[in-house]
Amino acid sequence: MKLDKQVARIGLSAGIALTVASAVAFTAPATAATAASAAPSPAPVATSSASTSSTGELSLLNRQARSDAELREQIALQMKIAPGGKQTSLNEVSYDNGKFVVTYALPGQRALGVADCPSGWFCFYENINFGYPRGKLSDCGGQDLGQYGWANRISSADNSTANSVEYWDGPLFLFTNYNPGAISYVGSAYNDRADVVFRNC
Ligand SMILES: [Ca+2]
Repeated sequence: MKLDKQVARIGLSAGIALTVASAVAFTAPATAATAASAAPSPAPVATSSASTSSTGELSLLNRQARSDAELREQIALQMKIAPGGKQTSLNEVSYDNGKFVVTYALPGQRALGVADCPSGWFCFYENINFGYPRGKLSDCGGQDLGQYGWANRISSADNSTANSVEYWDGPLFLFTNYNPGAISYVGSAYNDRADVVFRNC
């Protein structure tokens, strides 16, 4: 029974991963360029009415906010896709009394290219080269990223704990983030696939 559920979940994940991968393919170059250039939004990836909404939401979450208003929209959307969070600053939402924290890029801030996981935490990023939004955890053992709205999104990772951290796609092992060893891109085979993390401690 659990396996059936897992298989169904992987099937669903694969669909979402494809959608996200397409969106990232469009947005990543624009993000890598200067934030100020603010190229026009790429044409919508999805054409079916059934998926337009979720694709729009994902692309809002994936990119750097262009204004304070857009950042507020991102925070609101984060709270919607993963209820139970508490906004702790302009661009951060915390879950489970601080066990998990998601940080969005401030408008105009250049966040790409720097592995910036704080000591004692392991971090994962929506975009390559440590591009925000960034999620961070510090607990030992396995943790489900879906509960925080972070399944199938991770493209780079950083580890500032004293332990190794494994990334899994359901029952499938993907890769290990050792410390030190920031990963600027998890690779095309593992991009936007992780939905479980496991800190070995
Ligand atoms: Ca991603």
